[in-house]
Amino acid sequence: MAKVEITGPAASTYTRAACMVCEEKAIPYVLKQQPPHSPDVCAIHPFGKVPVMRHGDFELCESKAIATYLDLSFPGPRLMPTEPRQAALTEQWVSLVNTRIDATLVRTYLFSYIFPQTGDGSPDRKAIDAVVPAVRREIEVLDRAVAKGGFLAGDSLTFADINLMPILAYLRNFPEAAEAIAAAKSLSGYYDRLAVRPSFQKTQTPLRQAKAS
Ligand SMILES: N[C@@H](CCC(=O)N[C@@H](CS)C(=O)NCC(=O)O)C(=O)O
Repeated sequence: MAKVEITGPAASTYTRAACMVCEEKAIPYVLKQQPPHSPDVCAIHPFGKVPVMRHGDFELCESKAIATYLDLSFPGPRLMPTEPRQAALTEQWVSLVNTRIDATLVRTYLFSYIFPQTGDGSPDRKAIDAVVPAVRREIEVLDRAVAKGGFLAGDSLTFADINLMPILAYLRNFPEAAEAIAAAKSLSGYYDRLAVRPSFQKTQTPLRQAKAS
């Protein structure tokens, strides 16, 4: 069978999550670094978002759908649990992160530093100051979520954690979020434990690459 192809910039949090799934399950894959809205991406994603995946004649978009396909198609540790409660909690946390937390922490807070609309390229202080209270609240939500079992869903690694880790990795480079994460003891411990996994180490992207992509 053909190798799995993941297409998207390594700097994209969603692309990194798809790559981490391959690494966790030891799936042979290639990463084709193409930006959103490039022809290879638009051929698969109706709205030009990354990542997209090709496996033989099968094409797929949306990171969670890609993760589910890879999890069901390949051996290795289950990242989408089948036990009903852990499965539902995994869904819950992927949904909370993708529909709310990503918007606050990445698209608003982080992007105000790395893609500011300020004309001179300086951080958008007004936007940052406005979103910092929400950043703190959402980091506290995540802190409480991992306090009990050490993971977002139950007591073992799931795709919910893989989906979150690339976001936390970026946030730790920016002062207000770094401070909030440091104060969130359960979340800090969680990050440190998961950051040493080979799947995370092998998919690291320098921040400057994110700025360039
Ligand atoms: N729901 C999508 C979101 C993917 C997404 O937003 N990717 C960003 C890069 S991290 C992107 O393609 N942005 C370009 C755009 O929104 O047009 C998924 O889970 O794959």
